[in-house]
Amino acid sequence: MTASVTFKVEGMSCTGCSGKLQKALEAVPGVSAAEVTLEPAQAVIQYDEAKVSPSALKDTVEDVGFDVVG
Ligand SMILES: [Cu+2]
Repeated sequence: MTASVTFKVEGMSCTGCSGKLQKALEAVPGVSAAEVTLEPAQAVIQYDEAKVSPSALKDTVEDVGFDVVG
């Protein structure tokens, strides 16, 4: 089943940051779409629940160098 999660992301300062994070999320197996924006600072991710978990997606955000808040 496809699920959707929205993370509030801390630490992005420009479109380079958001673009880098979006590419990293899109590269995760099981992610079908990711949209990362600066205003608001968030990542909206559609993913296959059978292939990837929200906590793994959160780890991806942190691996790229940002923080998930809330
Ligand atoms: Cu930046």
